[in-house]
Amino acid sequence: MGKALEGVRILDMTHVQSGPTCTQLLAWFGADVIKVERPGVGDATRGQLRDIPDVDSLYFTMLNHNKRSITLNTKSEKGKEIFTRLIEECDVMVENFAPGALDRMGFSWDRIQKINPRLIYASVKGFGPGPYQECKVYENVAQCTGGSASTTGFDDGPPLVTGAQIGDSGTGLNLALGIVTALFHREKSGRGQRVECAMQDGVLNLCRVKLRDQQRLAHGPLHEYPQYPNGTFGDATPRAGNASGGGQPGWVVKCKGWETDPNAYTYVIAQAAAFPGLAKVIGRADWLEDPEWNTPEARLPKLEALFHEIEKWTMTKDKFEVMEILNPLNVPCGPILSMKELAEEPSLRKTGTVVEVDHPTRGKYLTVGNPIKLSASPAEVKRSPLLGEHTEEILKKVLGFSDDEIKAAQSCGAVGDEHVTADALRLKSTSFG
Ligand code: CAO
Repeated sequence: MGKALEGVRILDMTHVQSGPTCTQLLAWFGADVIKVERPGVGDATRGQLRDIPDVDSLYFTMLNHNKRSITLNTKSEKGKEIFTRLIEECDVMVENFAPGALDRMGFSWDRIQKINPRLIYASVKGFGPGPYQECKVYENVAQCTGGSASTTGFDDGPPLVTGAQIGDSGTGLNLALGIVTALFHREKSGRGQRVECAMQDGVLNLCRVKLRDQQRLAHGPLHEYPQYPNGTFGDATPRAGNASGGGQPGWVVKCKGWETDPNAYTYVIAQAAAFPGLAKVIGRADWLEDPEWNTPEARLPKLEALFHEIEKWTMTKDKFEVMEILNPLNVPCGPILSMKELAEEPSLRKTGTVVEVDHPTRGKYLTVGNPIKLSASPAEVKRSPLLGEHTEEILKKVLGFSDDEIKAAQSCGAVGDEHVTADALRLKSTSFG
């Protein structure tokens, strides 16, 4: 069975997280992703947050599966020549350097189009055109400038960033969609195009409902927010704690064991349609006859008291029991699952969402597999490449270099010779479906 993106070759100039998540996704779909790294140095994440000395970090390995690595100094004359040849041979180039880095190397969009008019040139930057366009940006900067931090946390506390990498991995997803859309367009137009995704835009896109609420504020307080009816609203969308953000009230409540287990909580949504079942199961059938409680409008100003009553019941059950009891009643709820629980969850292993991968220097580790499942093109997660592991292979097979040409490129420092280490360490690549 062929992979969906088989035959698509990607020149991957990405580093850190946002760009690599995009190219990893495309590699899982079958694209040949050639990761270009600086000789002797590589992607900075190879050495960041290392848990094992001298071994590629989990940060790197978990973002660069299914890719090939070539080391190339794109600032040297010979390196630029090789880079130009790679642009000629690829369908897509992806980068997430600081603004202007590719231009400083001498590869402007104008020049790239001349080299290969069919090439799709895709970039992640922190900001789009505007006052901050030259700024370098990491995940939490994007969360803060994209509206996530100002709307996350409790009303009486500071803005909070979330653990989900919505700026990096979120923008990587946007970029991947932009690339496949541009590839689709190229089928008709025969030409490549520029694809640009700003992390600020990506975060704001995910905060769409908060811009909705900003405009609703002009017409009065936001009734589903915990500030209503006793707190005050300012002129900007406030932080809503654990309120659901949709039309149905929800909150995080304690479950049995909460005193010692920081994740013994569950999220419960007191959806109007399922309220009778919820009221009965928590022992408050009396609410169903009481006009103070038996309509969504009557309950709205009393959500704190409502969830307090629900919590009295959930505290007598563990979070999985709550799930088992409430789901048949159509009450949407979700246990707060720890990373440990997710890592050990058999159903996620079965679907390939959590995957065990083998690595020649690290051994076995867990990663998150492709969250997008294609029935005719299932993802196969293969280990990340060692630095420069495929330099010779790419020079020979993609660019048609002879052994002498490879030696010449190595001796002038245009490409690295890390392959020696890679060969010594090479184990059979292990993959898991
Ligand atoms: N050969 C030669 N030089 C190379 C090279 C290669 N193979 N690969 C990279 N370089 C050079 C770049 O050309 C750049 O040189 P100049 O500064 O002279 O132009 C330099 O290495 C470093 O690039 P950088 O400025 O992008 O790296 P940084 O560590 O200073 O900044 C980051 C990192 C992420 C803040 C910045 O790249 C950025 O803002 N990217 C866009 C937003 C983004 O993707 N952020 C997400 C990061 S994940 O949280």
